[in-house]
Amino acid sequence: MSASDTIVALATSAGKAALAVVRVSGPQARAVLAGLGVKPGAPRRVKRVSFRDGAGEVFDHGLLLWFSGPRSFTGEDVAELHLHGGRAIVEAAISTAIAAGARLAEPGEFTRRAFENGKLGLDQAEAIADLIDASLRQQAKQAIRQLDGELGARYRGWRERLISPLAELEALVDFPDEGTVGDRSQALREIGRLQEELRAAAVEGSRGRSVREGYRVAIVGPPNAGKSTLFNGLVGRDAAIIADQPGTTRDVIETVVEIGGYPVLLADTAGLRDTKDVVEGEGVRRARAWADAADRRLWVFEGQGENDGPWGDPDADWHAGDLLVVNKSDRGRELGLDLMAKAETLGLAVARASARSGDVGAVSRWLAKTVQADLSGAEFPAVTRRRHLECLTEAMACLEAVQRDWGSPELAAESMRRAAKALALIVGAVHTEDVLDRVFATFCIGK
Ligand SMILES: Nc1nc2c(ncn2[C@@H]2O[C@H](COP(=O)(O)OP(=O)(O)O)[C@@H](O)[C@H]2O)c(=O)[nH]1
Ligand SMILES: [Mg+2]
Repeated sequence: MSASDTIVALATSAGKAALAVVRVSGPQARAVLAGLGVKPGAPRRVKRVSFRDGAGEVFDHGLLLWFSGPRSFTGEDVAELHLHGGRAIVEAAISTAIAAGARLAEPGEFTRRAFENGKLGLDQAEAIADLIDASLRQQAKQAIRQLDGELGARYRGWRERLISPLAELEALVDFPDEGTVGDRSQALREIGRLQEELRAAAVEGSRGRSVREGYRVAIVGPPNAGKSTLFNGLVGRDAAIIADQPGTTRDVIETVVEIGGYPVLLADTAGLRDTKDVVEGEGVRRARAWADAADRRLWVFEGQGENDGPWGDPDADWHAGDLLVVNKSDRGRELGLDLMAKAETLGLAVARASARSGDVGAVSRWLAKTVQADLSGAEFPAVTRRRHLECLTEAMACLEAVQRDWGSPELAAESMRRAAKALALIVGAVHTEDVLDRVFATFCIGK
């Protein structure tokens, strides 16, 4: 793989379609076009052309767009061929381009070139992948804001605030007698403030990941409470098996549902109970693990039923902000006062449902309200993927070391540089090949 290669790929999705766009980028783009029997028009102007194969035979009439480097997406000469979207035509265009000196692009190679030529930050390259992967409106909205640079701006801002305290530290290393204690405590305060901001951003920013990957809601509770019935009711189809027999659901069943334009990953889980059955026992273990890691839990009970016996410990399992669902309200079931009181003390809301008759409105409303409250926010989230959280965590650890080692300027300065580097990694201002490989590996060919 060399940046001096000229690359070609289908930019639209494969298969029969009205139109297909084939993109060519690199120093030989003009020669590749000549091989296709066409000449570039004025940059950024559409030109109507007839494309020819190697034998000089016309295989399609279409449109040609030409971008002269560096004023192009990749920063190189770029041509976009707008063709009719038949397989034979796309195949003819690509093989002719290859015969004329291009090679097939690697996954993400166009965007990677844009990044390497300084057209985009790494955060923006990621945003392009997110924008293409977005299936819901809020995901697309978040991706476009990231593409517009909102994420990068926050990290650059944080990094800049490290520069002057770092300069002071470095001056102390070079001229140990000239530093004053006053300067240093001010710098230390600034670092403390920054540390606080990073911590808040790491917590608050996790909603960015939920928007991208799904907000996790687990349906949990004792066997036979109607968890699977509720799950199906919320999902709107029979995704999970329902039965009178306790212990029917053994694995975690996950489905993404859309709530207010946000993706919610809803999970139906095995009923929590002690069991000798090995498979069911594993199901219970998975249910607990999923529930613990979820953003919210719906605790389903059928109210004073025989299965509301010992299944777990509310004090340990329930989290403030969870929902207690009293199901089978058609049978006039009510929950024991002790559990109701517990819910109130621990900060759980309560909703009644009759999942079997499809009456899950109160649960749906609670979900809609909760998802909206947790995922919408005026400020752009600082974390939209795990990579960002890793960098943020590294920066926080370094700043902690700075504060600890403040007495020894050399050590502190080193940690400061590492903190600045961790923040710079987000936008790719510094980067390593394996970070780039990891980011671009998720792209598909043609991006
Ligand atoms: N009367 C009544 N029965 C229900 C309701 N929801 C579920 N059931 C029944 O309770 C039994 C267990 O339901 P299921 O969803 O498999 O419970 P799970 O073990 O918690 O997943 C089934 O026979 C359901 O039809 C409800 O709202 N009212
Ligand atoms: Mg079930």
